[in-house]
Amino acid sequence: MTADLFADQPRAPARLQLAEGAWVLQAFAQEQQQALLDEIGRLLAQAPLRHLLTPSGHTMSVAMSNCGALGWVSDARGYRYEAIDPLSGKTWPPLPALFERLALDAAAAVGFEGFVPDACLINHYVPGAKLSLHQDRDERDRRQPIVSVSLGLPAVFQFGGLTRGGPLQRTRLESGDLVVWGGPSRLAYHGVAALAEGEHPLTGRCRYNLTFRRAG
Ligand code: MD3
Ligand code: FE
Repeated sequence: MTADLFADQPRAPARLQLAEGAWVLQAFAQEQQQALLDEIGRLLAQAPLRHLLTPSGHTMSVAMSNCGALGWVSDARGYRYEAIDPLSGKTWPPLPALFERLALDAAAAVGFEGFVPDACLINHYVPGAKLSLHQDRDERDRRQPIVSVSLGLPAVFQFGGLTRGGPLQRTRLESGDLVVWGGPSRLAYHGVAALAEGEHPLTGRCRYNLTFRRAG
């Protein structure tokens, strides 16, 4: 028997706490994976994935796009949120109702009531793509949590403390898993290890991650 025989088996929902305010909700979006991917397809037709330039002039290995009132962008001028997609000159596509509902429900499930995101960053990883250790500090109201949704190939998520260079906790995030970060974990250092080679029944050779934020 190979693991592939179980690729479509349902996973048991479970809740893991990584730190104060940081929760992994395993299989929380299990039933919505295909609907979420369908929405992503529609969104990316309007605002295509692109490899952003870091302020130091490096091209990011993760390709990105956004939906919602505000989108996260990076270029030679720095990191920031913008209401206009610099590629199209138009506003980002609106947040699908399904996205808004999922983010609200996941945040409420771990005690962050009334989370209404105004920004959703869509990250696309192919094997080898990674996100170096960083903090998310471009959002105005840091009392609001961040909700992330993993779809497709699994990734190893690295979770550090509030200072760079501390010990890292490694967690495998699979398709349909959500993570909620708030409270004391909101400014924790985190990253994603280089995506391993693989093939996922729903996405093929890639991983998507949605991060929902209250940016403005
Ligand atoms: C921990 N994305 O887009 S989501 C990012 O899988 C980002 O694409 C990763 O980090 C990804 O900024 C990880 C999980 C995440 C998001 C925000 C956090 C973890 C966080 C904020 C504070 C602590
Ligand atoms: Fe981040």
